[in-house]
Amino acid sequence: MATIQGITFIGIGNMGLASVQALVKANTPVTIWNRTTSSPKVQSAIAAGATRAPSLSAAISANSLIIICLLDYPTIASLFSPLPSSTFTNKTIINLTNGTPRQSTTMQTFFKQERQASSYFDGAIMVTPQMVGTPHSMLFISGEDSPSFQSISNTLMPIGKPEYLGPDITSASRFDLAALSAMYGMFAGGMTGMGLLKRGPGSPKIGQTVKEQIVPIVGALVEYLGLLAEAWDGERWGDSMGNPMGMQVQGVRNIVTACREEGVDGGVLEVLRRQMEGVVESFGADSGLAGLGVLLL
Ligand code: FVH
Repeated sequence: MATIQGITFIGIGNMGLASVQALVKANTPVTIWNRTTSSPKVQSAIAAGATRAPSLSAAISANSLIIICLLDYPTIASLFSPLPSSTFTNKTIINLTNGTPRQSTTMQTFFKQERQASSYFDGAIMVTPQMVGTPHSMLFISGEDSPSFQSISNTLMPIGKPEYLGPDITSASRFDLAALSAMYGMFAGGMTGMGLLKRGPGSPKIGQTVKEQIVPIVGALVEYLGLLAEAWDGERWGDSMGNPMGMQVQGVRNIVTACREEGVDGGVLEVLRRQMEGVVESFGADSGLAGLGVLLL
């Protein structure tokens, strides 16, 4: 197994800076490239010990392992497409940019078939910049095969623990978006609920209330997601787990109605109400939340 000496990091935004700082701290020599060379983040990366390459081509030439963490996939395409194919010979690319499963496939084709890179891994960092390099930091990685992944695994470790999801290039993006979808769904419902709290007498401050009375309830319910996934796997649409859909949809109707009465935009929950009523129509009032899965696919 080849030992990786140094790495090149493309994209010194919030994630890039945090990752480079963690890599340098672990004694990895890092060459960086960023569109805006005057960015304070670039200066911080240099101050931490990274070397700034004079051009994108020079940055890629500097090392065989290239990590990309840019805003989105179109940005990657616009930066890398103009470079000649020879730039990527014998290069291993790890792309940590957020994107869709289809974009990951397109990018794999671009780097492996159109540009002859030796390896292309698609990935995602699953923590905020503040958490990069801490024991809580983790990454999803997919593509190539297990021995190839083993050859890059230790290099990624200072950024976060890499979890290899197998050769299907789309997996990292799929897992990333699944986790983000759960997170944003929670935030969307949470903000709607906070709107109702804010409409309370005297437009109250809600920080303390949310931390002490709402967060523990929501936290305790997170594991329910795993039970729903199992019910979906088993196509147990009728399994209400003690919470029949007829009862639950009435609760959601009440939220939507309260939002209307109190002048809060309850549009996010309106969509869920419609879908839940569809489950009641299809499977009856005694069915369970997992029935939503049938309407989703
Ligand atoms: N920040 C977070 O909390 C999340 C955590 C989970 C993972 N996401 C994803 O990570 C990718 C990078 O996110 P970021 O937070 O580092 O983003 P920014 O700080 O905004 O940095 C963006 C970098 O992309 C460069 N860039 C943007 N547009 C262009 C362009 N047209 N040409 C060249 N480079 C471009 C930007 O360069 P500059 O503005 O400094 O010149 C930064 O290097 C992302 O996929 C998240 O979804 C973050």
